[in-house]
Amino acid sequence: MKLRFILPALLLLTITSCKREIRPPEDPVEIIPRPTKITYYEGSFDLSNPVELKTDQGVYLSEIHLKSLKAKMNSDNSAKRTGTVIFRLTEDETYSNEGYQLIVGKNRIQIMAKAEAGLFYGMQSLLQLIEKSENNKIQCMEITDIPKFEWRGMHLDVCRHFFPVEFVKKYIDLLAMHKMNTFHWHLTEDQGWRIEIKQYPKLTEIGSVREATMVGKNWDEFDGQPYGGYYTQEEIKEVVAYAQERYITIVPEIEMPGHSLAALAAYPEYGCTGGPYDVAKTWGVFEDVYCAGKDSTFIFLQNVLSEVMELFPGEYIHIGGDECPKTRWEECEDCQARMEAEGLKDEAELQSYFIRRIEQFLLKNNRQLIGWDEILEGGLAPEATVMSWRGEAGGIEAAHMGHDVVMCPNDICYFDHYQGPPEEEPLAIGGMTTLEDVYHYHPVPEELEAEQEHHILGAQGNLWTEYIPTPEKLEYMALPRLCALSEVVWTNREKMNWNSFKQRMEKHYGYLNSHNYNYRKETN
Ligand code: TNX
Repeated sequence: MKLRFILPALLLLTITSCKREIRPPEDPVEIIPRPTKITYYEGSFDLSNPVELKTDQGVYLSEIHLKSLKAKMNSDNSAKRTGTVIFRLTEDETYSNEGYQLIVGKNRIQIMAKAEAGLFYGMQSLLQLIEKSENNKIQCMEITDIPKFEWRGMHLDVCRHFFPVEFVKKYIDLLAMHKMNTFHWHLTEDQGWRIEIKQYPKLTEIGSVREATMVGKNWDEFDGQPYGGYYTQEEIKEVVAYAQERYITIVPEIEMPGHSLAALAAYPEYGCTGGPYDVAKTWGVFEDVYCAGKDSTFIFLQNVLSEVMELFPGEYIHIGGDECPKTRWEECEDCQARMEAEGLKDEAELQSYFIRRIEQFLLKNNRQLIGWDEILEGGLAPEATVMSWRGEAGGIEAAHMGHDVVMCPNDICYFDHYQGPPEEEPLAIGGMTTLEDVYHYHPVPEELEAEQEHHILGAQGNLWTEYIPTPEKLEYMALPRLCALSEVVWTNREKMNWNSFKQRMEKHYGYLNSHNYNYRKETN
């Protein structure tokens, strides 16, 4: 046995062996998402003790992490230290890349993981324990925690309404606090193009501003206020780095072939009719979409995607693919000629051609295409991952075909829906998805055979912002449903329990409060 294995083993013994296991009357640990396994021991760690923060050789912890921990603990260097918090790495495969072990002894807290992400999640748990502690003490315990799904996502539409960089970072913090690892950033839409593309400056000069916005749900009443906003590439880089430090991958979404009016307003030559087009002032689905007949459309999109890939290092690029009416293509000479030349029998197959062609480009650049479940229509691109939003049917079909799937069925995962009776709630798009509905969701449908289950990468919550104009309202719609979703994607099914969750939420509301998040307080 090598020394580096013996030492941690010995340490573990000294931390836990002298303690007697106890079974507290009720689960005192309020961590959300709930950890896989917790064993409690007699005694507690006193948070008023001055502590030393230590890292084993080879452990990297960025300043931001240490800072947040130091701020919550008594880490005054001049004081005589009686406690230690130590971070260490193990080669134990059971922790995979995101799992961790957290041991709280009377004088020593140890976080151990196989990879940095695991250490980060261990620290998130510790921070929750500290912030939710009573009498400045944490019960001695041992937590072993490994996530259930690899895709634990939240989406944000910054097009219908724009959210500044500072808020996007606060949103990323919220994800990190709940051990979510994927941020799906919806950057282009009919109502606004929000990412600077150097080769096509008009995308933001023209495409990021709409003349006015419809008022409430009245399609013929407008506020008369120009509305705009976009992120410069420098800002995007800053957000990507911010997310990386929190072990969050950003999946950028560039919509095509539909939901593309803002781009067409800037570059009408890539539409079937040539325009002119206006950035949309109302919500909904529009008939003007990218022309699938002209090669120049693909060159444009590939140039855009090249800049996007430079900015976002993650594996996945989301290309939308949803809600693309075929009316323009039916009447477009170029589109019809393309169908003829490629032997495509209808416009659904033309959409499939569109997506496949983009997929080839992404694959050449070592990226993976992901799109909404409409990309199944007319035939799925060979290596595409499907995001199932119109219920689970698209996801099931894709998994049967051997494709990977992210679940976000709109009746569960659309956090733009009401979370209580509409007459008691602020204006929302429709539907009603309660906290409990979200909590009871299981992303792996029963229709799948055991050997297909691994195709379900996980699930995500979507925040479309037609009726969400401000950060405060966005937080209100996200919370507490995001907390429930975090258990759906992280916590072992056997450990999931609605009553325990509700009880744990009581303290968690205070935690959200102290981090200045707005939320809907569940009252029943
Ligand atoms: C459908 S989900 C859309 C969005 C809307 C959303 C509103 C999807 C792929 N398309 O464009 O914002 O419904 O809930």
